[in-house]
Amino acid sequence: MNNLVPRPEHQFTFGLWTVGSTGRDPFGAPTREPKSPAELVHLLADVGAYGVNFHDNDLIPIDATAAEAEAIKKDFRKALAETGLTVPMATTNLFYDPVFKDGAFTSNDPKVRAYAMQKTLRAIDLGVEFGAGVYVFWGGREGTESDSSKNPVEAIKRNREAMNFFCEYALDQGYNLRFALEAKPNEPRGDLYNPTTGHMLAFIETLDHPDMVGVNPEVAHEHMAGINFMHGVAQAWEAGKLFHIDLNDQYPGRYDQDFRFGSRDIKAAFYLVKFLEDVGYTGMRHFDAHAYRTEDDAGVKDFALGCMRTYLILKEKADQFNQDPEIQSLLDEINADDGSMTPYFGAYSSGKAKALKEAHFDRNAMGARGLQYERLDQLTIELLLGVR
Ligand code: GCO
Ligand code: MN
Ligand code: MN
Repeated sequence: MNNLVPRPEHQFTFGLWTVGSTGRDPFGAPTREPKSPAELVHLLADVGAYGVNFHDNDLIPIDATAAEAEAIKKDFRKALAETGLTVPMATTNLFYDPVFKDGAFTSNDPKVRAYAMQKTLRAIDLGVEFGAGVYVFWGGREGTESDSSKNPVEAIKRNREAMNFFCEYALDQGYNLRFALEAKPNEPRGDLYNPTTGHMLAFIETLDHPDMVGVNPEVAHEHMAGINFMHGVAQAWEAGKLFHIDLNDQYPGRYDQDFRFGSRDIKAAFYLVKFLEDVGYTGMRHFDAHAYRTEDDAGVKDFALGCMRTYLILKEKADQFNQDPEIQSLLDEINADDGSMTPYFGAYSSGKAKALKEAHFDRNAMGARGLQYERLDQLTIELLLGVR
C-alpha cells in the first residue's frame, strides 16, 4: 500500500549509531562491517528517512586530527546534499571513552567534569554546524554501582550547573537550539540518576532556563523500568516538554534490547502512535534501535524499513480506531456527561464546596455500573489483529 511507504514528510530519523551498529555486544565481536557516515546517509535516504542524527564521535572519531575531521565533514556534507537528508538532532558521546567511567557532569573528578563540558561545547558547535535544532543529553555514565562512591544530591547539583552553563552558552552564541534530556533507569551503570522521564521533568523545573529544556523519552528505557511509556509521553506533552522521542522496543526486565519499533509490544506501540498523531506532535519520529546481530547489510535495511512501516501501519490503525462507529459510540457512552455535575467542577468557591458537601450521591449504583472496557479492549485487539 502506497501510504505505508516512508517518505521525508513523515519525519522519520535514525542515529548514525543505529543503522551503523556493527552488532557488537558485551559477549561478542561485530558481525557487520563498519560503514562511513556518508554511506549511512545514503542507506537512510534509500529507505525513505527524513534525517540523520549523530553523537560527536559517530561523525568524528575522538582522536581524529583537524585535517581528518575536515575531510569527514566534507564527505558527510556532500552525502547530505546529494540525498536531501537533514540533521535535526545531535548529541555528545559522554559514555564510551574510559575517561567517563565514573560519569561526565557528575564525576567526582573535577578534571573529568571540565573535560565533559569542553567536549559538549564542541559537540554543540558541531551539531549546530549541521543544522541541529534539538540537542539531546543522555547521561549514560551518570550513576553508580556503589552508592558509597557518590553523593546523589551533589550529582543533581553538578548536573544542574552543567545544564545551566549550556543554556547560557546557546543563548550567548545565538543558537536556535533546544535541549532534550533522556532518562534511563540503568545500563551501562548499575543505576543512573534521573531514571525516568518523570524525574527529568521535575529536574528541568529547577533549571535557570526551563523553557529551553525538554525531554527525549525512549520506549525501551521506560519499559525497562516496567512503566507505561505513553503515560510518560503524555505528561511530557501536556507540560510542553516533548521536544524529541526515541522509538524502539524492549521486553521489561531484560538487558537493553533496542529492538525494532513495535516488534515486541504492538498494543503499547499502537497507543503511543495514536497519542502522537491525535495530539499532532510535530517533532521528529526518531528510531533509537538497531538490527539484530544476526543481520547482514540487507537485514539492516529490513530493520530500518520495518521501524517506519510499523509506525505507518499503526498510524492507519489509529485512524481506523477514530472512525470505527462501534468503538466511537462505545466511547461516547463511556464519556457521557449530562452536565448535572458541572456546577461542582472548576475553580474553587466556598459556595461550591458547601453545595458539594450537601449533595446526594447514589454510591452503590455508581459502583455497580459496568463500564464495558472488556468490549472496548477486545474491539481494539480485533482492530489491531486485522479482523475489523
Ligand atoms: C542508550 C541510549 C542512547 C541515546 C543516545 C543519544 O540506551 O544507549 O538510548 O542510544 O539515546 O546516546 O543520546
Ligand atoms: Mn536506549
Ligand atoms: Mn535513546
